[in-house]
Amino acid sequence: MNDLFGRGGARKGAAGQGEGYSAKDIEVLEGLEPVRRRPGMYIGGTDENALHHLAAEVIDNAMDEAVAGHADRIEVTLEASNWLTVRDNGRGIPTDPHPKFPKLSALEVILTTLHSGGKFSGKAYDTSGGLHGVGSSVVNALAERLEVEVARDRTLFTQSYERGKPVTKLKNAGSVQNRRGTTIRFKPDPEIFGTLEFKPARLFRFCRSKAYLYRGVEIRWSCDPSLVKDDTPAEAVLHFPGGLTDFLAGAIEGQATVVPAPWAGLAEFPEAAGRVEWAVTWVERGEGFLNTYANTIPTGQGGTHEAGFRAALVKGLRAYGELKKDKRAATVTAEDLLGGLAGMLSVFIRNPHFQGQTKDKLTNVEAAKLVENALRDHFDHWLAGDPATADNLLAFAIERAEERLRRRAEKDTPRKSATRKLRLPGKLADCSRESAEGTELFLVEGDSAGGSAKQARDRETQAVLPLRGKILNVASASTEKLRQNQELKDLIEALGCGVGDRFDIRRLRYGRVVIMTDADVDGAHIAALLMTFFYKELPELVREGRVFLAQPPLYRLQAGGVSVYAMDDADRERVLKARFKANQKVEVSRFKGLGEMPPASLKETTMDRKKRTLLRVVLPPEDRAYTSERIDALMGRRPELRFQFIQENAASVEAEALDA
Ligand code: 0RA
Repeated sequence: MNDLFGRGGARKGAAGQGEGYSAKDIEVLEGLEPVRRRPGMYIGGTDENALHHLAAEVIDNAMDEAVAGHADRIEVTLEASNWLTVRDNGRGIPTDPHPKFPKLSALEVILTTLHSGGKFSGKAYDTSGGLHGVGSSVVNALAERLEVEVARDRTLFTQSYERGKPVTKLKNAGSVQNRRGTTIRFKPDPEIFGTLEFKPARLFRFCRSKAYLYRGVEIRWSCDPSLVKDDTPAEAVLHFPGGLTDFLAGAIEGQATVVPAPWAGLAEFPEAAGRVEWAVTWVERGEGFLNTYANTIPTGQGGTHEAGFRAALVKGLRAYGELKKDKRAATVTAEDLLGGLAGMLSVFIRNPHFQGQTKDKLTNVEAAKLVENALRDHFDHWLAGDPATADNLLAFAIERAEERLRRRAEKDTPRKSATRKLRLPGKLADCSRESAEGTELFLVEGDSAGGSAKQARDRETQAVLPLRGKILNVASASTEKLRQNQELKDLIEALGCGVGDRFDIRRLRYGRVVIMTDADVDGAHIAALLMTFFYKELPELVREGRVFLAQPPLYRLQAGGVSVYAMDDADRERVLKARFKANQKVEVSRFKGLGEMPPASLKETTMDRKKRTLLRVVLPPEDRAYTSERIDALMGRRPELRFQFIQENAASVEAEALDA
């Protein structure tokens, strides 16, 4: 077989190692064991999200091939038995001997070694790190069985794997005409994912968003009709020549906009072999959104492309204002202009790099200027081409700027003086620090837990607000009821940043909010109600990563002067085995609630910055519509949606998680 990868490379790889494998090679090739041992490190867990990462990975690889211009059709097929097939009509994964491991095909190296993809083309395959772009090998490792078919050079090649290991040789399965591309068919391993299965609705939405993001691809979706329990189609051809504009039209349906038609366009950056696409409008009322993507991967935390986008818009609008000799335009900031903006921004660049806790922030420096320059030009033209619309937009932004300045006059005061003016809830035990920076508001369940927390806290930086039992469920209550609810009023007053139209994050009186409820089912329910409140009423705080869950223990284990805490029943058993001798008499106490915990224990386990663990509440980056649907289903007014969720998920609940 011909070596496609450069003959010199093949020899260099083998030089000094003799023929065959060296011990070092084998070490590299045995790379998939860690994936099966600790799947969480590679796909963020073993839950439904993690399972769907496998599908996303395989579809993203096919998308990369399409975005690189080598494929224009992708077929995604879900079978009743949870087998997923992704077929593209691209170049086909190379099947020649791998330059570094000449006894293996490139295909096998890609499927059996971690992070091997990028070593090939140096183009599309090192798209990212962390949760996406983990590589086909991770999918292979976590699949009970995976079958690959490559049609390349008029030949069909096939090979099968089980749990990451090849179970057949790479077979030449005959010649094919008029066919090219890669087909990956796999079934996630129940040893890893239990009885969890792919959700058609989720896969379908994922495919649909990819088709919106890249109009050069047609995605053929099909799934076994027996799997469909909602309005997900069993078959669909997804192709959107209108791209992002089509998506935006659906997303803002029925809302009044400041401009008559979206500002949308596409610009190439030949110097970076990339391009940018956008579709943007402004909504009269309510909150807008800006969904950003790099190479079709969602960038929930924005990044350099978003920075370039903001700069282009603000500078463009200010310049237009200057042209109109409107001095007020100079006061317009990105926040003013982006506040009511609803839009999509999608870039395609070489070697995108992602960073951040959820790997959803683009960090390529060059993207900022590329996007800014490309968009600035278009935006200037768009404004100049329709002065009536441009004037409306300018007036809209100026109004927001003035509103902001008015508020700043009231609020730019340090915390303490703001406190004097503000009415603070009587139950709040505030902290003493003047500024919000580095401070935390603990929301606790009931007065008795509140009392312990007050004693356990650091007075300078930690404030405590006790809430009475179950707060109002904001997902099912009317706005009127919400406004009248005392607990929520107290909470909003303590936070200081207002809600709805009056929301201003700069008035937030604390750096973080920590939900600290008991380690039992009621505590979990209250935490869910509070998270729903923040998601619905103060989404900015969630988006900025300012909302946290405390992790109080449920048990204390003591023997022979040793005192250890355990989070739940399983943890208690682990701790018993790990920290005490088999015959030791261990005194186990179960805290009925935080109020029963001695303040010193509460401090040590849950509140002390040096020792505690906090969980940050984040939105899944890949799919905002999914979050909102899920919250509506679980917390909203329609019990039948909850019932459906319980029916679909009951099988994966472990008995020990139930806590009477
Ligand atoms: C490595 C190198 C080349 C293509 C691919 C991988 C490839 C991977 C996937 C995964 C799904 N579909 C795919 N299609 C292609 C480049 C091969 C060449 O230069 O011909």
